[in-house]
Amino acid sequence: MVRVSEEVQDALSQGGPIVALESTIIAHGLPRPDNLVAARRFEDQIRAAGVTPATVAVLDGVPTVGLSDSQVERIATEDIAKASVRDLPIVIGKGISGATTVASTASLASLAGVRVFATGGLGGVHRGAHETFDESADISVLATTPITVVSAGVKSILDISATLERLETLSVPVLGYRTDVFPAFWLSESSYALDWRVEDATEVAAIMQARDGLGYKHGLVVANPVPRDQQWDPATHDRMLEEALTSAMGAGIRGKEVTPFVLSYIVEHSGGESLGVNLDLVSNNIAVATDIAKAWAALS
Ligand code: PSU
Ligand code: MN
Repeated sequence: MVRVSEEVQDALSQGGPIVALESTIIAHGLPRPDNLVAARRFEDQIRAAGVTPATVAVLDGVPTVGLSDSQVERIATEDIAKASVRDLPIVIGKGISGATTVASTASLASLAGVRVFATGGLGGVHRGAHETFDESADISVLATTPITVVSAGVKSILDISATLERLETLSVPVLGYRTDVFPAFWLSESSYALDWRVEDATEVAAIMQARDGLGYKHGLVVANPVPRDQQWDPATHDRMLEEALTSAMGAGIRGKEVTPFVLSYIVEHSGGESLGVNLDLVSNNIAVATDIAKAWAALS
């Protein structure tokens, strides 16, 4: 059912290190034309580390793990649907293309046998979810998908506390990578402490091995903060977030439209600052993910 590129197949059969990448961040998370430059740079960075990149997407109805350069170009330039796990059978059945979220990337990569995945931010519980029930499927899919996701936490537009509580309920371990505090995407720190921290990739690989040994199928969240000197200025961040949320409320934006509205407001009004931090933090996550993939390959 899943098409695995030759490059990724070779790495799988040799037990070599592989890092999966999502395509929603390319198709919907980053503005054009920076998105194509970024997608290529992410793959180049993985290869330069001696690791095989596996960008995931559904192309003309075919779920694909490992894209060619022209396929990467398609997801960056064509208008394709955002496809979480529940959308996968639909886009496949209809024979159309879909950009995969954290949930669907984790699911397809895991089906192919890939165990490590780098992204920017996870989806999570939205503010006001006690009324709207708006919680990303990223959270529940990680409860049943044995993949290690390296992210810079979740965006501060979400309810970070509730997101951490849900991950706890669903028994998804959250490891602070050289931090005791959960990061908040553009910012190195949120106000939420973590129970566990790790110091290096070898520790993460040992935890993955222990999870497998127990027969558990949960994912593992590695929370990797953007270094303090690369974070967005917290005062500007707070002001921009407040402005964006107020503006959304004033415009009567509700439900699932809140996130895209707030995000595009922030990108538009921050003069490229938030975008720069966004690209830096993905790159930092890829660096940690390639180390984990290598440690995992060495262990297994
Ligand atoms: N967070 C970001 N940038 C993104 C996303 C999340 O900072 O591009 C994308 C990811 O693909 C994530 C998805 O899996 O949004 C979550 O969407 P939803 O809340 O609709 O599940
Ligand atoms: Mn949602």
